[in-house]
Amino acid sequence: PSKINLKDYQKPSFAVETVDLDIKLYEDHAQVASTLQMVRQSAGDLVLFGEDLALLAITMNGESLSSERYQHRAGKLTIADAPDDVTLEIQVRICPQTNTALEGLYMAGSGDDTMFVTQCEPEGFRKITFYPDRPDVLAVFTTRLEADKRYPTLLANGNLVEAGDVSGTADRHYAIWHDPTNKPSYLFACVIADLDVLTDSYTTSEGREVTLELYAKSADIDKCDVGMQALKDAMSWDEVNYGRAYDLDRYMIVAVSQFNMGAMENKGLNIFNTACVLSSPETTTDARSFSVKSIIAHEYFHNWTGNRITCRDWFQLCLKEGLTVYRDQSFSADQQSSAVQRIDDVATLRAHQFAEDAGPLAHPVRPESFVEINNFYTTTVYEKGAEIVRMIANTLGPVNFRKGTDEYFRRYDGQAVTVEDFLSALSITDSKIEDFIDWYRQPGTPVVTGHQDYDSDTQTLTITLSQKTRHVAGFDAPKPLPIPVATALFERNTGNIVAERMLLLDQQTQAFVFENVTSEPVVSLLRDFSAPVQLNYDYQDEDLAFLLEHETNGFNRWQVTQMLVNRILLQNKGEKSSPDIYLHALAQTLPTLAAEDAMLAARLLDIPSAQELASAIPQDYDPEAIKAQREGLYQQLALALKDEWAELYKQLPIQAYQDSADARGRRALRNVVLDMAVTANVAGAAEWAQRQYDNASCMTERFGALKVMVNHQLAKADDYLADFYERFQDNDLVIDLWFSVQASADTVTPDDITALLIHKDFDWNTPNRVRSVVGAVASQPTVLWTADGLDIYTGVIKKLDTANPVLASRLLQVLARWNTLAEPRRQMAHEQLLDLQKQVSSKHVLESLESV
Ligand code: DPP
Ligand code: ZN
Repeated sequence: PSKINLKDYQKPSFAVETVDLDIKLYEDHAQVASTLQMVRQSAGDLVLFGEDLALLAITMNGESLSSERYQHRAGKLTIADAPDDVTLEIQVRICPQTNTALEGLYMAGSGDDTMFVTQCEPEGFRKITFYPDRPDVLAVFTTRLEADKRYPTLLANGNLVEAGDVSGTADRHYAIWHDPTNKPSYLFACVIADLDVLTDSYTTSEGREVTLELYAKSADIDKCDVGMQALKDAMSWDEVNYGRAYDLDRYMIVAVSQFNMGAMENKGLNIFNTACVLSSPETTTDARSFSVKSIIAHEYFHNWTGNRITCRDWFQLCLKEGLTVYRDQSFSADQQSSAVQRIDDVATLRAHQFAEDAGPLAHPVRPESFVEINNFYTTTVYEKGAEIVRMIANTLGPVNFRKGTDEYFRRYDGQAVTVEDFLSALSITDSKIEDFIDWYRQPGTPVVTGHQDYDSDTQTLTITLSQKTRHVAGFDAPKPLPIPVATALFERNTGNIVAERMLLLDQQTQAFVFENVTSEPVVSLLRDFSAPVQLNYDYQDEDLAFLLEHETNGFNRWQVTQMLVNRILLQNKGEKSSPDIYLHALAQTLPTLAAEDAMLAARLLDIPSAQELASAIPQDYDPEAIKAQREGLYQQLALALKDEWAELYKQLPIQAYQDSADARGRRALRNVVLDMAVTANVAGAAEWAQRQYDNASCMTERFGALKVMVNHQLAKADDYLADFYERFQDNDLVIDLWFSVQASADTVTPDDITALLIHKDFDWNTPNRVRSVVGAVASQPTVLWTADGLDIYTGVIKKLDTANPVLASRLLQVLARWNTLAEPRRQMAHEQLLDLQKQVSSKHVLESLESV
């Protein structure tokens, strides 16, 4: 497979002004007719892309094109010496019914229960028809859909122009949609289905009346209220915070059960994975429901950051994703405690993005080459991309950041642009912002080390910081990056903050001097995780315990607990820390905090996942040892607070369901306390779990209890698993939970996984179901990194390689850590990967394998 390079970018030689699509769906295929009005922009061939299409006819300016007039090879149809004004009419035949890759137009469901939807980002439109399918070609689309009346719901982007029966037939109907906005083909969407709709409306700050519609299967329509409310909240939030209002008369969201991604921001017609839009207290955990809201907001925010201003080419993916993730994180921070939001975002970043950046799949936030762009929808592009925008926003401050984003929208609305364009708009008030470009170009997580010197004679404190980024093969030697380090000095005897400053570390080593410091303070660094770096500061454990007590920001308190845990479990230079200080500090903090901020209290008890701990181990990684150490510390923690759990649990009784930050916090802490109590063998705790399950007011409580029973193999666990299945067997998303709780159980074995994969409800065609088992295996390194575990895992990839290469390649990325394993696992994993390489054929999987 050939590599595409950023440096080879060329403007398209033809623009498309209008596209007329006519999609006729039949029993076993679809016929797509398109008319493209194109105008020459520069010299060169007229190039269309097309994959898995049967070309039936093509005419140019009314004349049929004979096959000598064009070249059709390797997914490209090239017409040399086309005139300057071209009308192309193309007819193709496609087969959505057998499209298991879930790109282009495909069928979801089976038997009598089917629907047809599209997924065109990044390069799915070329599976619908021949087209200059690249994000810098923007056009106005008119779409006619025709299908059997069994599918009453016919949707496409924009406004409904006309609908009716197809004359001469009894059972077919059509609808014509027109989208007045100029858009790239990756934002095209259509839906042919039988769905119910929840309708609402919103009046924008500009006075536009917008109809809001959320489409789902009739059985799910009662789970759409949370999503609808989130949409209205997001619309208003974007007006207040970015001055951006919605621009069409209609905003539609469609829920589909088979979807590779979480959701897709198609213009005016978002398509969502059911898991990311449906929510009800009885069937959806709080965590999931909260993420539904943030994903609804994310896709809505794309309307400005992605759709109206789009990417020049796919190397610029972070331009829309990094910025939009930053926006949805900020939105979510306004819906709950901002400290907890930051904790959750940073935990994700550290667990997944740091791991990616430390391994063979490391790539810059803006990659410079790819074989398959689908492989670059990564946490580096998304989450590290968002961190860069956050650093810029914090450096500028709210007023100048808003000036910068206003300028970005003013200058580039309606255009397809680059990261450089973004930085140039953001830097109108501060030219130093342009220096952040290196963050987009350089892979690897910077490590910041530092120490402090206090001089009591001059009353000065000097903080010396250095940065180092590993040199990733194939890239230039790393340069120092601009790293904002939010810093506060705490007076030791009062616990008060005596100075606060944002230090900008932009050289390899720098000294920062604080004057008039009357006694040696405790320094809190990287507050609110002001930069996506690893921090190694020469702290005493006591300093960290001090900060746990005195830090004013909840995020920083969590951060010090994580530092302490890392010192206890991982420190390899010198002695590991003893857990005493950590355990004592938590015991001091927890009882009061539980009453004040239950959600934060729950988070402070976090011990990083085995996966996250592994990402910090560069070699000789022994999954069993890490698991044992991690569990050992967890147990110590549970025992250290053994006398508290019963009282805490009592203070957190089941109450009538409420969706407030406070109620969610109490439910989260309740589940953590329950697990701790069972771990510590508190008398009666196993019965608490049963009672919590039986009397649950919502899924968070019921599933939390089930999880504890399964993980601790409590006597009744199997009965409760059976009950759970029974109760929810008609709800796919809950059955996903049923699969995942078993597949990710602390005691799971490879045989258990195999049994789940052949269960009658396991379904290879539904990515959510595949992930509910296979994704869970990845969270248990002691199972994954065994001969049997790897057999299962690589078997799954082989099976999905041609059926759904996007999913196969995504699952494969977990195996990138093989290189860090201790022998003999390392050798064993290597052999399995070499073997896999011989048996796969998709360019998606091959590109990933090549790197790992
Ligand atoms: N589903 C992806 C997202 O919204 C693709 N744009 O981030
Ligand atoms: Zn996105």
